[in-house]
Amino acid sequence: MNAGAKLGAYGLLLAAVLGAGAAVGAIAGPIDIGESTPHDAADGGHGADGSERDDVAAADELPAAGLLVSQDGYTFRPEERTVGGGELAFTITGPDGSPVRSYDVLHDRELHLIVASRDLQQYQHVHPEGDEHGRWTVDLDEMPAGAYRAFADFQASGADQYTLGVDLSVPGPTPELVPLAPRSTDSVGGFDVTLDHDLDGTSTEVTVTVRRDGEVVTTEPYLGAAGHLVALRDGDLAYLHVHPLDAEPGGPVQFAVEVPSAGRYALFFDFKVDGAVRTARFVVDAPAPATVARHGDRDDSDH
Ligand SMILES: [Cu+2]
Repeated sequence: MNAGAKLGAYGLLLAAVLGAGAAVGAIAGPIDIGESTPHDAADGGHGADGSERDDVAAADELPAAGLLVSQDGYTFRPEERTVGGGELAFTITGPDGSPVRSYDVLHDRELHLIVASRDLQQYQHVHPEGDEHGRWTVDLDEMPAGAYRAFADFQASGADQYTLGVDLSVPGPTPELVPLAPRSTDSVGGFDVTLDHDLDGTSTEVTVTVRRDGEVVTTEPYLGAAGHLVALRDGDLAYLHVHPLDAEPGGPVQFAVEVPSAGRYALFFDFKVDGAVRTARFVVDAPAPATVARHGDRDDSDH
């Protein structure tokens, strides 16, 4: 599964499936669960996390990730489900029930951990350290009280790539829910970051531009790309598939995003400048992707 082949297959998939698809984000790559089929999703969806996944919808939509705590024998097992910042420890257990200890590197890391609040206002993307027993630990920043979802994006050696998700909670009085409002610009750390997209159902491309004092900034390589994009669906926090696209070096950063359904999506763009990683947050409304017969052709074109 080299990157070129995957992108090629992805392009075919898009052409076949998303003829008039939409353009919204997912991850700059870590989240490429192309192998996930509706069949997998329907069979593996009974996690202990109580997520609101909809089996019927899953069968009709493009694959989304992060809705299952366990898939094809791999299970995301946090040691605590109540967190509040500080250490989070977990294992990924494999089909034999024991912790997975050998991983392939994806986007410079063996495992990517995303933690997002259910209201999509809070977001952390961190890289836990694994020990020889397959136990992962990471220090999380403090988070406001509320409901959260953690996503582990990884590829056990010799297996497919998975993004598994589990619900976590931060105890305490929860702040009032802030409704997600569409926004295509963000300001973070002195940078103005803009998201451009064609959400008319015919494109899957999104473009992110980072500026400082009005000048386009060249981002530094981060996780093997010019930036890293994660897209989560409002409502169930489905984790979309995002692929970095080749773009002019030093210019805006481009991604292809698989939008599985009409709806509102939060996009989180991690970028590195002057050695520091920052995250810009966007919210977009996407139309439904073009409906093309997917059930027959997707399995073939996706591999
Ligand atoms: Cu990562």
